[in-house]
Amino acid sequence: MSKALPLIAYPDLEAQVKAIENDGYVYFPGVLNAEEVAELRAAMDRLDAIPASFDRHGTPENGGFLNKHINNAFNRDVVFLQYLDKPGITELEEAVHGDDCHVIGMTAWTTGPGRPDQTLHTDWLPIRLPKDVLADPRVKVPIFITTAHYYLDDLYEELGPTKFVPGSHESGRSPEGATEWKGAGEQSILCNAGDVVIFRSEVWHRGSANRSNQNRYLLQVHYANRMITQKFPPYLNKFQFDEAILSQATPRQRRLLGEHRPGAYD
Ligand SMILES: O=C(O)CCC(=O)C(=O)O
Ligand SMILES: [Fe+2]
Repeated sequence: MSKALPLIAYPDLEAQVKAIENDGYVYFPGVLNAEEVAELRAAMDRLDAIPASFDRHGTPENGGFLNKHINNAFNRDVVFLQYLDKPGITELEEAVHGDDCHVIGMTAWTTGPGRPDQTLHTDWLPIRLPKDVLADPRVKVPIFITTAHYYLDDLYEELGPTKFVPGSHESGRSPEGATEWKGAGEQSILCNAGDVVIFRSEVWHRGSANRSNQNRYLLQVHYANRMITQKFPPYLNKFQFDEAILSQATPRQRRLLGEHRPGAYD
């Protein structure tokens, strides 16, 4: 049985930025109320996979367990637009990735009973470094990519919480089979529906097996520095914004979707 990951709600942006820099993650309790959680779960249930967008929809009959993974959720239902710039979350993202940061992906992901353990991984290791180099206080690797996990269930061990190895973002490497960093092992994110955890891409983490009889609902919003490309499949100009949804986006949401002021390389 894993330990629970410490979840501390920091009161101000400065402390939240420090947390994601130093701990690799930051916790925001109660970002969504019960109605918003229900609305989001219902919207996720309505989505059908678009194979050309690299969506996946395994079912118990076809694949052994429910695994509905829908990309570009912001483009599928107007309900998702607000999750580009939820108050509090976006300020943190802009503070770590810059005022011109953007969303590089948004996935609506439902995983059912039978979902197996993932292996421990980093989502992306921007720079591999010896740990003593990384420990030098003069060395500060920018945070290039973060993911905001909107948990839409009260998590418990059997439902398959995300597990983090705390401190592992300071290892300078991916786990490559290791399960501990500096004596700390995997710890479970046992938060409540409506809570958000943002983590940098270097944290060693994994989704765990769903041993319950319930589906787990998770909305992932991936943010990055503007120079990191957006991942909106299908590629080679085949991704198209839904005009009816885009017409309802605010200027800030449009920027987060890629409507930037011209800069270097534009
Ligand atoms: O399912 C989860 O809780 C985490 C998933 C994950 O880390 C991934 O697919 O990269
Ligand atoms: Fe991951």
